[in-house]
Amino acid sequence: MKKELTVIKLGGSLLTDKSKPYTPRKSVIESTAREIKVCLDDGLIESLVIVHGVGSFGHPPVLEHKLHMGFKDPKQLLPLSKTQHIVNEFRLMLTEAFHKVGLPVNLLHPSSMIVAEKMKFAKVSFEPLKGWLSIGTIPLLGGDVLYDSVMGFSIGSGDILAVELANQLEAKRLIFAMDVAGIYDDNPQTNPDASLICDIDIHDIARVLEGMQQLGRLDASGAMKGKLASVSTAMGLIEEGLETTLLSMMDYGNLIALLKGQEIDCTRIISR
Ligand code: IP8
Repeated sequence: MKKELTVIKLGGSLLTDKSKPYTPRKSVIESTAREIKVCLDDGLIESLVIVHGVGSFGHPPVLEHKLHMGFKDPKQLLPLSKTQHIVNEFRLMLTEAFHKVGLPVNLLHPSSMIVAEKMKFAKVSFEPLKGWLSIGTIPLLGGDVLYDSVMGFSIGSGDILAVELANQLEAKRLIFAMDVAGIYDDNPQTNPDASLICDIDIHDIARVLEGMQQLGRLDASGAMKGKLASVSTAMGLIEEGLETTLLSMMDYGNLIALLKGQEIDCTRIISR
């Protein structure tokens, strides 16, 4: 029988301190790896793909060298290569944390599987990834700089990648693990009275996104809006039953509780 697949996106804001360039959150990385191991050992997750954000390892050099604008000048190529290098160091750091708890992750690079066209995925080949998954390794892959047939190169976000994987691999669950409990009605970092929105109907996401634009509200980190915009591309999947949840993994236990069906603070994206 086909195993039920979970795609989990570990956000860059969870895994790194985004306020300090090149700063991993080592204890959070360790506890996240431990918790995922328990979920697999206890059968709460049958089959798994892990997508990671690059947080303070990727965004600072990308912005510094304007790599998000695409290929403009050969002078960008060395900084591009150095950015890939430092992000790869972060990928290895994550790999080691998963190895320490005994998880056979298989580090893969989206830039070797995807051709983008104006920042959208145009051609995708997940065949090797599917093969690695089928024999029991856990594909680990994250945000990357992609070859772009129009822009030369462009940034491929891990959030979009997670949705694409959930789609192509017919996942049962899509989980976004973050440093906050979900989507709030105001910025929880500046407004202690902000309340968590427990359910968002996928058909209301456009309205929620518009609210973020007009009011600057609901957007805890700037990245949250992009995340929700990525989730909105999963509308068809969510209508068909993809269980989509945003939760915090800053403390150990939330993921286990969610998968056991316990009540936790989180935002579920549902289809009424
Ligand atoms: O952290 C961005 O991926 P994300 C990729 O998932 C780079 O948004 C290289 C900045």
